[in-house]
Amino acid sequence: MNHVRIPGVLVVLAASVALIGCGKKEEPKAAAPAPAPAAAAPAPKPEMVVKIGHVAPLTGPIAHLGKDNENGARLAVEDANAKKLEIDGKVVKFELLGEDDQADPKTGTVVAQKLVDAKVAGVVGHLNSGTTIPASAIYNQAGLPQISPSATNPKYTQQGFNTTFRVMANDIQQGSVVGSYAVKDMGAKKVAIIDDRTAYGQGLADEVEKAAKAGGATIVAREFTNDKATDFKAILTKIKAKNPDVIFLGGMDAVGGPMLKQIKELGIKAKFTTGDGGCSPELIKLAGPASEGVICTQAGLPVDKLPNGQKFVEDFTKKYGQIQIYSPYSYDAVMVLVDAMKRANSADPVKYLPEVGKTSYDGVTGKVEFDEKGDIKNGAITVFEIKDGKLVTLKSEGGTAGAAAAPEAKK
Ligand code: ABU
Repeated sequence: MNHVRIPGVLVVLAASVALIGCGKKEEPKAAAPAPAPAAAAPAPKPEMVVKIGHVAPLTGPIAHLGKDNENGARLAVEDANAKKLEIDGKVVKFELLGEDDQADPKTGTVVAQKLVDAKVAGVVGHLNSGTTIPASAIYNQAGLPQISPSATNPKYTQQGFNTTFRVMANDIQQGSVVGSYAVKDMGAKKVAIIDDRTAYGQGLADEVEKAAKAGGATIVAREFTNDKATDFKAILTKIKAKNPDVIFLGGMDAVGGPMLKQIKELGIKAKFTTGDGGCSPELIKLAGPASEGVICTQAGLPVDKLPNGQKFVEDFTKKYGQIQIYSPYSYDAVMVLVDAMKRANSADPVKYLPEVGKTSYDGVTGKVEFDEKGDIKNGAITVFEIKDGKLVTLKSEGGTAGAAAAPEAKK
């Protein structure tokens, strides 16, 4: 058998080629790029907590109104925080410190001092004129801006304090509208007046008396009760004997509700009218069918006509339920403080207080601007009638639309 011989040199050469073909040629590894030095993360902006005090009765017969006020302020704080506002280079976190004054003047001064000691930057409150007025001296002493969303007694802003503001009309305006409405529109010749002996109830009753007399009516009875009372039969029996055309109550809904029921039980035919403190959904709930035909006023525009209020109404009702009376005003009161801090670029009351007086703010309740005393300019008064268990607007006087409601005003 013939064998092809392969020269040994060729064998060696082939083996070498084979070895070279099988071996993986290791490419020299490129040196891994050094990780880029991490871009220095921007230093987080420093934060600053700004405390805003809020005071209203959160217990007692008008706790529903106090909670309404506090919830309005709380919603404003949440909305302001969502904007991540910067003041003096710091991101501000607003905190609401809520206090309960029980609608009691003495408790009002105690909680006012508590807020001053807690170093709040400003206060929204109180709800009642009877607590707002004595507390205002404490805030004034501390140099703290105070904005009441609901106290309507004119004395609050007549004390010469540069720290007192209110975002709704006062009772000089309200009393004049109620008194003249009773005479001209309700045709009252004989008017009976009841008040609850609070700064609000008595003060408004005095203004209504003046206006009704000026319109030509006779005041046939002037009676009083108190803001915790629930039995009014004695004074209503006296009033019934005077046969008035109209009864006016200077008092809150917690008094008006049971009073209306007792008026019906006693067979009194007079029409019933009351001011803002009684002009609430709660009055209708308390009095039931006895509230039909009641005429009442609020010291502002109706909720469904608030110039920039639609979003507020939606957000508030989703979170807290039905608006009572003043929550849109406490919302605006917080926003007015925040707006003044922004303009002053400071949350120090010494620095931003002067800006509160210069406010020109398009709030949910309309344009907020203050006169030299701290009263709102062009405050509105609205007259309502309770029909089919609802507050139905009859007419509004005054009020300044905000920018969203009147875009032409910006041109
Ligand atoms: N404005 C009526 C209720 C609050 C107050 O003035 O006492």
